[in-house]
Amino acid sequence: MIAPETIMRVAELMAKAERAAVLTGAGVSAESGVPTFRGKHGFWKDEDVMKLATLQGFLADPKKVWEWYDWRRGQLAEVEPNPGHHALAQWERMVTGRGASYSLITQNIDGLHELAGSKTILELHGNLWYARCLKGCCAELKHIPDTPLPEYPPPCPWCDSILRPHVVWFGEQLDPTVIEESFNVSGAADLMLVVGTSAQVYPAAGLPYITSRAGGKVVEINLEPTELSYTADFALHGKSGEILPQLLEKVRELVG
Ligand code: BV8
Ligand code: ZN
Repeated sequence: MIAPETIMRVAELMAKAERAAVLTGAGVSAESGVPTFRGKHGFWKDEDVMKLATLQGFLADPKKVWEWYDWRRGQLAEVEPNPGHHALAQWERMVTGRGASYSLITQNIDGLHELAGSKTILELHGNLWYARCLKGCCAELKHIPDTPLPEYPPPCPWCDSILRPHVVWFGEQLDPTVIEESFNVSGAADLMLVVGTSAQVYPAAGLPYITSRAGGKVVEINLEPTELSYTADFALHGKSGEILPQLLEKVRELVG
């Protein structure tokens, strides 16, 4: 249970933020039934799964990696955004409605923020519902809404190579435009909510520190303490699907 005065103080910051930023991780989708990667319920327990999320792992066995991503797409096919996703989309409408700026930066590849109505989304690690040519024959993204796929690995429709998931694997560079914009947003933010991330994967995990160093406030909303908990201005520990709607209710009271 978060102390009412903490909810009030964070809601006051949200009500007056001029340059609002949000950074989310797998925890924000947990209450939709999407397993997180780390922590007690994390599904990346065994080492070799980490090997799957690398280009080397993919090249070694494209079929196995596609089966693993298709298993995850299958899991996502039935899930819905939860109250936490919706609260973030509502806050975005309130902030932009009063002419202030808002950006949501997500490490998630599940597409649930978009489904919940979030508009300004920076997807740091790509999106599970898209694939691209392994050889890079063109810049096209192929939308792959269906699961399971008819064949593994799916052929590239534009050349004789194969498709790879449009996600960022360990050791791979993030999209330069996306990470540049994320650095700029973080450096300009007067308030950043950091929701549902173990804050272990870089460069994403470095973004809240950019906000703090530039004088912005950082509020962590996470089930468990993380390294960020010690430097955040506020660390609210609990379920984001419960805390975010509580905060939004208080913001609505404040702005009338
Ligand atoms: C890069 C793939 C430049 C898609 C992911 C050595 C060699 C190479 C690189 C490195 C190296 N050492 C370090 C690095 C950098 C590396 C890195 O940071 N490694 C970490 C592990 C140390 N980063 C990279 O490689 C990045 N690229 O740096 O390029 C470069 C290039 C070459 C060499 C050096 C540098 C690429 C990072 C992207 C990796 N791809 N996924 C996929 O299959 O998903 S990362 C993976 O972890 C996920 O994508 C996820 O987005 C990300 C972060 O996880 P979280 O979202 O935080 O989720 P997690 O489960 O960890 O935590 C959930 C939290 O929620 C928990 O705290 C839990 O308590 C909480 N929670 C649970 N339920 C709730 C809740 N909170 C609230 N409410 C709830 N209900
Ligand atoms: Zn191709």
